[in-house]
Amino acid sequence: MRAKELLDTLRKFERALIVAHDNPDPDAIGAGWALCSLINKHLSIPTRLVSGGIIVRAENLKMVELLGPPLELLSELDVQPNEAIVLVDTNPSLTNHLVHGSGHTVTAVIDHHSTEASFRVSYRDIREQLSSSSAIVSSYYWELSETPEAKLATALFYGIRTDMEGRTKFGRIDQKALSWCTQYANLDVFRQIVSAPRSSAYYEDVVFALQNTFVYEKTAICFLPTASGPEIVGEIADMLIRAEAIDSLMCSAVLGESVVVSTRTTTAGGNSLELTRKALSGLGYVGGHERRSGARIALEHATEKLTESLQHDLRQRWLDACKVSATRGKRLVAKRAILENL
Ligand SMILES: [Mn+2]
Repeated sequence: MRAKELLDTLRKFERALIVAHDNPDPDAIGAGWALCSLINKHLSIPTRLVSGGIIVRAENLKMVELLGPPLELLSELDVQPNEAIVLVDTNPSLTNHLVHGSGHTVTAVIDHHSTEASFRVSYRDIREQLSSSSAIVSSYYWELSETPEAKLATALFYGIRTDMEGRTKFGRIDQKALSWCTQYANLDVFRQIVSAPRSSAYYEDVVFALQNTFVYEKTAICFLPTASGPEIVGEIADMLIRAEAIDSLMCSAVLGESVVVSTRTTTAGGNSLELTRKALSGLGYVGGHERRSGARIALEHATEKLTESLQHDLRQRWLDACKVSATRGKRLVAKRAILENL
């Protein structure tokens, strides 16, 4: 029983700090919240859910507004004496979380991302074959015959649903977790979350993204001139990978002092994590899954947009990783040609 093992590991602590990855997504929030409440109930110790970064995606803001997860967004980790650190939806080999560089020791890890290097922790449950961390934590609930209250169940349900995007294979636990959560979730609230009103900044980003997407054979590259937040890069990537003409893509934007990169592949496009590693390793953080991955490259200075030389370098690295020899890309949306043919 994985859930009992986790609780036994945490038993000697006086409190537990659940740390989700930066710019937490629904899966990180759902799984983190479910862990908080499970640990709090079974060990009667105070628990907190924290992460770095921000939330800008309309659906995710609506999730926080309607469900009220106990999430604190922090700029720095503050750890109390005798507090266990539990990483969720990320792991110590990745750098996209507050524990990285803080010098604190991680006690437990619950994740479904690949590990980039080896590490030691007292408890580890990393299941790359599963589509979400929320599915892993759901399995802890049924192991312990626990049921989540409606808001928490809705968060888990939304977490599972979002991380199903881009996956091509689902296992028994993914399937069971989804139907298990559905029993307790409030589907009316779920509909309100996924149909959250979007800001005009979102549509501005989409317009510029479409105008800046170039296709080289079957891969595409999009440098976003504007980005209303880090999550938009992934949203645009999810939208573009649906294009018939594209089997793989790299989408990026400058945000503050870093370049945020999202990559996607279809089954025909190869493994996105391997391509991202090949293209960008050595430049910064790389992490992800078979079909969806990401990277974050630190810049020396905060700038507004990607310099020509950096664009050139990233483009060449991606085309080389995808083994594409074309050097001139074709616009995905050739506005002028469309107008001429009207
Ligand atoms: Mn996840």
